[in-house]
Amino acid sequence: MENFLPITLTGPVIHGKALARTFAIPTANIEPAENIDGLDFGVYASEVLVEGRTYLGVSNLGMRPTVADGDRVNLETFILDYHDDLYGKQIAVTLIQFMRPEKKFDSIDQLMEQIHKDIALRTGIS
Ligand code: RBF
Ligand code: MG
Repeated sequence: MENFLPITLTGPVIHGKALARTFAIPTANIEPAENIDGLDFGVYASEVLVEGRTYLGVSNLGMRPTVADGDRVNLETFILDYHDDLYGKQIAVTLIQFMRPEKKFDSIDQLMEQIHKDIALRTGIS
């Protein structure tokens, strides 16, 4: 629910499916320590705190139905202007604005096209 925003979710960066990386969209995955009950699954404009610095992010909260592994809720974030390896580092992701619901796409290509649009849109949100 949007009126819960902003909400900060934290955790160590874990290994995701690394599929986004093969499409040149490296992402940081966490399983949030916080209670996420009531938050809608979908894409959020976010701000990401990494080692004392804040970056713009675009985050997907949900189950990733297009590639369904059907396990736990995941928060997966593309961090703008960040290029180092994050695995194992503690990050804090603050969801600031809901952008769209999570969706099951017919193909990985369509999903990746949408993610590129999400990233482009994010740069226009303060
Ligand atoms: N997965 C989906 O199944 N549906 C989505 O709508 C979706 N949107 C995403 C948006 C962003 C900005 C990011 C970073 C990821 C999104 N994902 C989505 C997760 C995507 O499936 C994931 O990056 C790959 O499966 C690799 O882990
Ligand atoms: Mg990843």
